[in-house]
Amino acid sequence: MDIELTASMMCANYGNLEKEVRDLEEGGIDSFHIDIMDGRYVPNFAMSLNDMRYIAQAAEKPLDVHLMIEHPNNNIHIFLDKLRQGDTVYIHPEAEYHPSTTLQKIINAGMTPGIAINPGTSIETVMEMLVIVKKVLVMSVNPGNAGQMYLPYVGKKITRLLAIKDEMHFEIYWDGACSADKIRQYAPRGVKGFVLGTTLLFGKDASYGETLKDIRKLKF
Ligand code: S6P
Ligand code: MG
Repeated sequence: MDIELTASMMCANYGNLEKEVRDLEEGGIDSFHIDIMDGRYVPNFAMSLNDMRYIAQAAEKPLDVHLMIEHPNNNIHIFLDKLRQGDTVYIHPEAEYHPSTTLQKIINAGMTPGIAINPGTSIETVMEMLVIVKKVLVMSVNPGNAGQMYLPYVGKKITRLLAIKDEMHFEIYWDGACSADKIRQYAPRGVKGFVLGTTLLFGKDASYGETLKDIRKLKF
């Protein structure tokens, strides 16, 4: 089964970001998840525009940019200018007055459009956007921090999204507290990709290569 594994770079070692990018790529990561926060939409500041730009230049694998900022439409061009064709940009629909306008800008720039759905957001409120986007990032923790606990009520929403994803032409990605158990449980059901942070990938004794190999060997 082909699953996409994405490294949550806010959990990486900033003492040597170049080595982190290299080790992750050599270890077999599929993409780099970049958490951009503004301290308003979420109560934290994680990665900056310059971190994103650096990784975009250093990495061969695509970027997966998760914008946790208010009104991304106001300055989305600053991000799009620094990305490559085919990179993914997720916005939070609640953070925008006209989210489909912002999604259209992402599409026009040649990027893959996505929405991130918070644990407390219902599918009904984003239904129209599901036909526009290619990717849906389901937050299984509240956005803002790494190292949080999985919120079990999100499981039901994933089940509902799985039932409509083919008809509406989008893929589902998991973000937050992703463990081997969750991959074992949700990959066979059709969740396409998983963002790996402190729960499974970073701050462990094993190398990235070993961890990623173990994940790909999981029995479904
Ligand atoms: C949370 C952010 C996520 C985290 C990721 C960390 O606001 O969007 O991408 O970085 O969840 O993983 P973990 O395993 O520490 O929860
Ligand atoms: Mg994220």
